[in-house]
Amino acid sequence: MKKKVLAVVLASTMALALAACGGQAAATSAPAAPEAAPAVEEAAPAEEAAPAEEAAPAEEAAPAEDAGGDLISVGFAQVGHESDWRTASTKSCQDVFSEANGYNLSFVDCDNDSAAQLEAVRSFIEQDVDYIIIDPIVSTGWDTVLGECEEAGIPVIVIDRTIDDSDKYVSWVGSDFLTEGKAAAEWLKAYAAKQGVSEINYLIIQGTTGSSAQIGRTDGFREIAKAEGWNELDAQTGDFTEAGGQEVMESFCKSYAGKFNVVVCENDNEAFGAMTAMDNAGVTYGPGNDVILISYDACTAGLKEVQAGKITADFECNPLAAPTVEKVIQTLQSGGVPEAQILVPDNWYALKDQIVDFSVDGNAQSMTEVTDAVIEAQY
Ligand code: GZL
Repeated sequence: MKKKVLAVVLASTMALALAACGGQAAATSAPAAPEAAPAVEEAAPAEEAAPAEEAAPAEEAAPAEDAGGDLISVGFAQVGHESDWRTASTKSCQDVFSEANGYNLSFVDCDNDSAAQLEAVRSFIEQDVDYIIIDPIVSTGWDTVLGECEEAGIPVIVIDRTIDDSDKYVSWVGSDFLTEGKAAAEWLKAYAAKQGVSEINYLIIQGTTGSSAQIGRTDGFREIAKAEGWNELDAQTGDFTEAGGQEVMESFCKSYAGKFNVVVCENDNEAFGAMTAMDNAGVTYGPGNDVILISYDACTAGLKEVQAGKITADFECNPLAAPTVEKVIQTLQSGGVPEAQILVPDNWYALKDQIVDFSVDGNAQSMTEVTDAVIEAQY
């Protein structure tokens, strides 16, 4: 237990040092660095957080285990199993936190149920695990249970989605959802200009309401859309599922027949459902057709639909946070202080003819052409 308390205090001290030097460890839309508990020990000076891809390549690490040679116990409260993205995220964690690597992983699939997720975290406290990983279904309602983790001296690492009503965790590892939304809209602006499309009438099939992924993508896209004077016909949640995407798109096809030329799906599985609904309604989509179809995640199945000329552009959200999370745990194990926020890299995908130059917040963006090799290498 003492080891855990020291880890939490050290991590908080780093957060204090980071906050004190005004260090914004990551992209502007990443969550604020966790507030520090009163520091009791001088931490090593906080490094400016760098995106995960700049981290030194991990040498072939010996199995983690703790000083006593025991497995390091990790509790992981996962959102659910709603999408291809989620499957890739879960597999990444189970591959990294394996017994062969020196870990004992307690995994709970919370089935998109916030109450079940809080219950899972409390069960990890009862088990007195060494570390808790949370991918929060929604961004609020967390401060009480995170306080219980702190009381128990168990460091918490948040991955993927963010927690916005508490800072009682050591690190957050994930993507910049606001930038993903802005990138999709800035790409659309440049692509529409190239295609001579002068009027944009768009629909959004949103992700799980209140999740930071939904909030960031919607807000980012709308910021550009408003500035460009585009017309938002409607936005409804498809809950990041294929069935949800199809149901919402069926309703949109009835309510807005012939009025829309852009559909934005906040993940690939919603896009698959929307494609079925548009097929059934006789709406054509993809390059050279009636509707520009934009998606997020860019998992293997999504990139295959880009290659098939169905999804016009796909904006990635990298699900492979686990290797970076392990580095955070290894840092804590050795008494170090991990970065408060660590961004995992995202790429933007399209076929060659749909690749255009665009910038986000003044930063020029590069796009990846979807090929067999790119699809093969995806997750
Ligand atoms: C985003 C992640 C989202 C994915 C969906 O980081 O939380 O949840 O975009 C998944 O596919 O359901």
